[in-house]
Amino acid sequence: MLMLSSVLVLLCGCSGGGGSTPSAEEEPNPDPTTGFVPENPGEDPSPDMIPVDELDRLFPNLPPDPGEAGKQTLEGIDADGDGVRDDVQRWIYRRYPNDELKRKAMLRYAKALQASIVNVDRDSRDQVRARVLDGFRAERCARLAFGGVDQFDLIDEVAEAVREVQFQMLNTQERVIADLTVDAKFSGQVVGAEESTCTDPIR
Ligand SMILES: [Ca+2]
Repeated sequence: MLMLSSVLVLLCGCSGGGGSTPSAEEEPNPDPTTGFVPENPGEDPSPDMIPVDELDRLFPNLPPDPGEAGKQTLEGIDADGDGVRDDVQRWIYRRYPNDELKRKAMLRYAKALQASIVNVDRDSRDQVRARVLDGFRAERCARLAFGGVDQFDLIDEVAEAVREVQFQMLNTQERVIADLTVDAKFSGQVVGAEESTCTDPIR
């Protein structure tokens, strides 16, 4: 399941930047109750990301990095109101500075995941389902944006991109728990292929 994979990413401590994958023994004291690894992947540099000063030069209208203030609530800070937490938004721009399609695809995915986790406590099971399906659709649209033959093309780059964004999104214990709650409310449900079809490809 898509959301479950995000938890597995945290459990294994895989680098959000696509770098080395340390073994579980090397993890810095993960919380045994949730598996949450106390580190800040948002500040973990990746060789595939542009420096912050370059980001600000190329995209001067991006909202500022919220820093620690952005971690104080489940919702975080979304100063420009695009539905994507500003720290994640900036990370996606740093990761895909030269590819607007990939950038849009991952922003869309992040927006879907954000809506799932911030609303999960008040959402009904049907509402949770609708939001999870929106995440599935975003991932399928991403396959097209990343050059897939069609939306069922399981290209590794999209799977990795989704894992990276999940890692950025679920960077506090509160956010990990919210994602686990989404999984719990969605568990046991069957999704038809047509329900998660990308109907509005990013172009
Ligand atoms: Ca934003």
